[in-house]
Amino acid sequence: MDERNMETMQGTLIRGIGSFYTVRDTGGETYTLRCKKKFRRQRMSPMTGDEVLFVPGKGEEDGWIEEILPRKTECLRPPVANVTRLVMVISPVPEPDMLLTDRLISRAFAQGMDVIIAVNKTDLDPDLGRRIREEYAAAGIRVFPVCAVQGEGLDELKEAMRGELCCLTGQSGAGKSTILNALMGLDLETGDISHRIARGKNTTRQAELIEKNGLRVMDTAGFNLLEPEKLLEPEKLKERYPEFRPYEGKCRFRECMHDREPGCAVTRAVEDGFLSAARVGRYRQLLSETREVWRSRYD
Ligand SMILES: Nc1nc2c(ncn2[C@@H]2O[C@H](COP(=O)(O)OP(=O)(O)O)[C@@H](O)[C@H]2O)c(=O)[nH]1
Ligand SMILES: [Mg+2]
Ligand SMILES: [Zn+2]
Repeated sequence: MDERNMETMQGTLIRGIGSFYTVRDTGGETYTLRCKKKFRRQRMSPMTGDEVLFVPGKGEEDGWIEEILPRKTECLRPPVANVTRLVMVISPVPEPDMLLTDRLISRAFAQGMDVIIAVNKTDLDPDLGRRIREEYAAAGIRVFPVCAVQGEGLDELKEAMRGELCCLTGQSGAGKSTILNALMGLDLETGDISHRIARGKNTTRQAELIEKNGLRVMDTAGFNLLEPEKLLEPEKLKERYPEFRPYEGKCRFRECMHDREPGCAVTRAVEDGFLSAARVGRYRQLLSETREVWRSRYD
């Protein structure tokens, strides 16, 4: 027992296939490990991205994961841990679904991640980046216009991703794989959507943590990473909008939801040009959805 503890090492789980896990230590060495059953009894199974304590195997023997260290963040579909920065990728083609974007941003905040936005394909629309930046400036969400195929803006995006475990998300075809290939020198599959749908489900892969070129990125192979929203109290939605914070407590009604109540400080801030009308409009749409789900919660 004592001898074992002395051999205990720490590493990051970069991939898990079946009951075998690949863990990389701080020196970059990788180990194939198995996991003790006791974690399963605690309903805690190792996820890609986990920091773990482990004892490496000797000779033909497998090594073992001994402990999963506390997670900073956690997603279940796909199971990944410790993603701290979400990179929302938007592009002019396919046409951006900004309601979906705000839904994902709201969930990322709820899961304890921070968010930056990459506006790709500046070659197709040089102005989209500026418009998106205007909508998100008050929320403190930084926006990076990039052109993944020509390399424009990629240095700034890379700088913003450094030091965090990042995950790219966004609509299919926005350019997530192209961006990762350009930033990290990878060879992920890119291409038009019809081609990939035609290939069917064979391309489904496990999430994998990639460390390269000074970046750490979770490649979730097309998954969204964010939990489907279960049940959210409508009052809680506004807490996921950092730009509302300066106005909290300044509305006529203490319980103001910043919907269309008279004397709402958020409405005034939109009228005065301090908050984006488009983004606040989408907040109100998400609020009405959230209320709908909340009303029918016992159905
Ligand atoms: N014009 C243009 N096309 C791009 C750019 N970045 C990616 N694409 C193309 O957009 C398509 C989808 O890219 P992909 O990386 O597969 O998107 P993903 O589904 O988000 O991973 C591919 O055909 C890419 O070549 C860009 O900066 N400009
Ligand atoms: Mg892709
Ligand atoms: Zn209000």
